[in-house]
Amino acid sequence: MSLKLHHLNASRSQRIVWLLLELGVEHEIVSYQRDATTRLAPPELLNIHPLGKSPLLEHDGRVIAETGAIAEYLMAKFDPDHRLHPRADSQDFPRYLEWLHSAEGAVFLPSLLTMYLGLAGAADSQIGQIIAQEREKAANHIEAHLSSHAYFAGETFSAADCLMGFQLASGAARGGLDGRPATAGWVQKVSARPAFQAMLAVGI
Ligand SMILES: N[C@@H](CCC(=O)N[C@@H](CS)C(=O)NCC(=O)O)C(=O)O
Repeated sequence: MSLKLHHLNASRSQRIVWLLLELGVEHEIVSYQRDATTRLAPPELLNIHPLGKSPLLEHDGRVIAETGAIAEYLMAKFDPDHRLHPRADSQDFPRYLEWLHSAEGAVFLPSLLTMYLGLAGAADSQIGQIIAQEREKAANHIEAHLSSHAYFAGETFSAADCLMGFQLASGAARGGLDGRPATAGWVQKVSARPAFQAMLAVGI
């Protein structure tokens, strides 16, 4: 099979599993497990890409890293009818791109830094407080957007929802969406999608 996802358990790679299932394209999943103590990826992933991180997509013998790049690649190659991404001349296109990349950029970064600060026992430090404010700002931005749009790209489900979903669904599971009804409603809506449910069976 020419399309292969190198997938690490409990990772951002879930976004790409979900996207592949939404696309309905034939693919193979090669599973890797995090080290039980360090939570790092196993060294075998370094044989696929120099950074040894997941997700990694392999297509026709070429490897592509970075969630946003993988999503754009899948859309360009396997979504000719634009079922999961707006056309470049659509009003939704700029917003779609922004959210697609926010999932790994400005919206996700404060959560990642919070996790690292927590591991370092510095969650309550001055920098911890600044990052908490950034996290709050990002969560407010998402809530405001979803209060007036059904999905991240606008009124239609898209790849941007799959990419944003990883962080928001895990936030919801931890009770982190209390007081954010639009975001919680979006999580409930997208979690009911058959591809999301199928992703849970594969991707955790
Ligand atoms: N910016 C990359 C981040 C990839 C990344 O850091 N993946 C994590 C999983 S959530 C990973 O492989 N961590 C294991 C490790 O670093 O050893 C992307 O969007 O794909």
